[in-house]
Parts: sequence; C-alpha cells; structure tokens
Amino acid sequence: MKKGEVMNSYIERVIKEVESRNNNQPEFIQALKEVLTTLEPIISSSDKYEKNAILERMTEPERIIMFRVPWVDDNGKIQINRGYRVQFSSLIGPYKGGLRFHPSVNLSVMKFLGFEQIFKNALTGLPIGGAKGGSDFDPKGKSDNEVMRFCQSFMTELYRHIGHDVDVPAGDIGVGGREVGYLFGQYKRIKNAYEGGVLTGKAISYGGSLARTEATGYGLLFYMREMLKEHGNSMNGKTVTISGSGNVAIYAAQKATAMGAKVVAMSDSNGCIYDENGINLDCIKEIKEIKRGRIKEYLECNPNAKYIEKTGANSPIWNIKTDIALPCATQNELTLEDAKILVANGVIAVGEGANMPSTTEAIDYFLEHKVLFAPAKAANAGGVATSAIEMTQNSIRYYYTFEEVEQKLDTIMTNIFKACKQAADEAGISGNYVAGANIAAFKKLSEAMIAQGLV
Ligand code: NDP
Ligand code: 2IT
Repeated sequence: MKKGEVMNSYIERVIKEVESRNNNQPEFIQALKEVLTTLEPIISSSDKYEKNAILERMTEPERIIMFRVPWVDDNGKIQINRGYRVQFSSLIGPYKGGLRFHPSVNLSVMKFLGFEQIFKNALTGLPIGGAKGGSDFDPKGKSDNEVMRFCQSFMTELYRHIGHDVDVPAGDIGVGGREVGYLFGQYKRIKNAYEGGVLTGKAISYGGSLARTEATGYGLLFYMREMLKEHGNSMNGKTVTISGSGNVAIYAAQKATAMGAKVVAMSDSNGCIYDENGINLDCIKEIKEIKRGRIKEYLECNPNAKYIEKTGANSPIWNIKTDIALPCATQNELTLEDAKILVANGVIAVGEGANMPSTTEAIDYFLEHKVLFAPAKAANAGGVATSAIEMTQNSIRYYYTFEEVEQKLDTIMTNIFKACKQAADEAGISGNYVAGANIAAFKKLSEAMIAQGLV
C-alpha cells in the first residue's frame, strides 16, 4: 500500500476524530497521520487494537501543562511568555523529552514533538516515556542574564510537574548547556535536594554525560552507516549537505567527516554557506557555540566560500547538488519542491536529524524514487538515548568514559536500524524504514498499553 492511502476503517475513523478535535493543530495532525497511515499491516492483523482503543489513547496526551512565564528584561521592562509541558505518555518510563525555546512554539508544535517522542523513545529500547515542552521565548539577542531570569521563572512553575522518576526534560532548539544549567540551578534551589537525574544535557561538572552533546548528530551518522551498508554503500567519499548549524548539525557534520564524507554546505534560518573543499567545522563551532553569531560570518574564515541568502520560503541549501542530505534544523524545512530538486541532482540518501523536517509529500516522493530515507524518530533517537544513559549514570552515581558512552550509542543506533528493517521486511515493504520505525515502536507500545489495563 502506498503511504497516505488509508485502507483500514479503524485507522480512518481515529484520524477523522483526532482531526475534528484538534483542527487548529496542523503539525500535530501531520505527525499523527504520518504514523497512523503506516500502521495498516499491524492494525489489520488483530481486532485487539480497536477493542482496547489503542489508537485513541495513543493520540491523546496524558496531561498538558500550560503556564505564564513572567520575567524582567535588561531594561527593567516586564515580559510575559507562555510555557508548555506536554506529558504525552508514561507507558514505558518517566515522561522524557526536550524543551524548545523558539518564537514559533505553540500547542500544535509541542504536541507533534511529544507524539513523535513516544515512538522514538520506544525505539531506543530504554525505559523512557514521551514528552515535550518549551516556550515561545526567543533566546536570540538576549543577554546571559535575561536568559537566566527567564529560565528561573520557567522552572519556578515547571518544577512541581517534573522529577527524576516523573518527567525528565532536556534540550532542543534554543535550549543547550547554558539553559539546562540555569534550569537545574533553580530546580535544586526550590527542592533543596540534589536530584541529578531530573534534567539531562547537564554539563560534565555537575552530572552530565560525556558524549551527550555529540549524541544526536553522531547517532544520525551511525544510523546512516547501517542503512547505507544494508544497501551496499557507505559514507566514504560522499558529498553531504546539512541544514542547520546548531547542536545536531554540527556533530552530524563532525561524524560524517570522520566517516570519510565531505560536508560542503550548512545553514541557519537566514541562509546557507557552500564551501566546495569541505566546511571547516572549527569555524562553525566558534561562530555558533561561542559567539552565537550568524552563519554568514563563515566568510570571514574562508572568503572563497559562498553565502546564499534565503529569500523565499524554501531553504537554498536543497538546491546544492549532493549525495546525502541531512535536514537538521526544524520541522517542514524540506518540501516536495526541494525533494524534486534533490532527486533530480542525484541524491542517494536522506537522513532526518531534525524532528519532522520533511513534509509528508517530500517523504513520499523520496520513497517513490527509491531514495534511502532515514526517518527522524529512528535516526535522531541517539540524543534521547544518551539522555537515558545520563540518567543511568546519575542513578548509579558513576561516570562512563566518552568511549563507553559512544559505544553504547553506536549499539543502540545499530539496533534501531535492525528493528526498522525487520518490521519493514515482515510487513512486506522492505526498504521503507518510515513504516518500519512506526510499526516497530507501535508493537512495543501497544503491548505495554494492553498489559497495563485501561489507564
Ligand atoms: P539548535 O538550537 O542547537 O539549532 C537549531 C538550528 O536550526 C539553528 O541553526 C537554527 O538557525 C536552525 N533553525 C531553527 N529554527 C529554524 C527555522 N524555523 N527555520 C530555519 N532554521 C531554523 O537546535 P538543535 O540542533 O538541538 O535542534 C535541531 C533539530 O533537531 C530540531 O528539530 C530538534 O527538535 C531536533 N533534535 C534535537 C535533539 C537534541 O538532542 N538537541 C535530539 C533530536 C532531535 P537559527 O540560529 O537561524 O535559528
Ligand atoms: O527531540 C529529541 O529527541 C530531543 N530534543 C532530545 C530529548 C532528550 O530528552 O534528550
């Protein structure tokens, strides 16, 4: 069956119900349809799913928290933002997922991310449920003190809803080491207890895990390596373009380079740089991790590189000819139009480092044109998997070495690829890792849901 064609009446009914209930939440509906339309092989195999209302329950968050975040800027002016935590599922472990600070954050975005997180976390094989949170706060251009005051105010409300066995937030867009540090400090102060495992993505000095910073990008490349190997190919010698220049993009670029590929383009929301000899990652890290600057500043590092300003809705990076494309910025950043250009330019494989970066139409186009496609909830699971390893270290009050964590991450990503492949093969759709990932995760989640009764 072609993706998008729903054959099963139960799936069809649930999609309609969820659509009419959440009609102003386009990202959530998109994420949900992408999953449900691929579950036909498993849903049709037994009536237990409908009898137990599995899909109805899986698409309704257990709890949504929304709150006011008041803070004072450096000019003494009062600012009000909105905070969120969508505690989507605690089926297989404490709620777990990142916090995003970006002006585009709204309930639809939070719910789509929380929904995807349930499936992603199930694929890791580790005991973590699914959640997402954040705020429409924009950290861009804010001073460290403003970011600190915002984080303290955000945590002053959030603290009552989280805990190392309850809900464990981490980073995402706009939330990195600096923000996690301020959030942790405020949590500890309010609780008067050192609950190290209440947040992940902490710095090494106070309970973070080595390799958590690198984990999402590295994990994406481990998954790509396995997928390419399965199809008789490898990263070695390939040209790669990577959208974004944040945490995921930078470490994806680093591992791709280590695997013998050449990363020729990266981007931010203003435009992209193209460096035909391979991007100098030390420059990118200096610009993005230290100066918090714009990617255009790369030209100061290499005046021979090209900067292409983003002028329309589409990112100029997808016009660049490449063997491998890795969207690592944000949702719906790769459209059908972009997919057509990439395919016309001979792209071999696409790997999603960001969450839902490709539109549904773009994914369908890639699959129809036999482009190897690594879906986000499998391919970017290395970040949250390493967060779970951070929680483990906090529980046992011990530290693993960088090499130990990286080895565990590699094994987890290899197993995730195997699970996606096996599920796709069993469903008779070999090579469709989108459906494979969804089915493999759904199997585990639905089993747990039935076992735990009607909750
Ligand atoms: P960062 O904040 O470190 O970086 C985000 C990057 O994406 C920046 O280059 C940013 O550019 C760009 N970007 C953000 N929003 C937009 C937009 N609306 N349009 C164009 N570009 C945009 O975030 P991460 O690297 O952590 O996250 C990137 C993606 O990866 C997200 O989808 C996130 O959900 C996902 N992810 C992250 C994980 C993690 O561990 N951090 C784990 C799994 C997935 P600019 O500076 O111009 O805004
Ligand atoms: O989307 C994601 O998986 C993340 N932002 C990481 C979440 C986490 O808890 O580490």
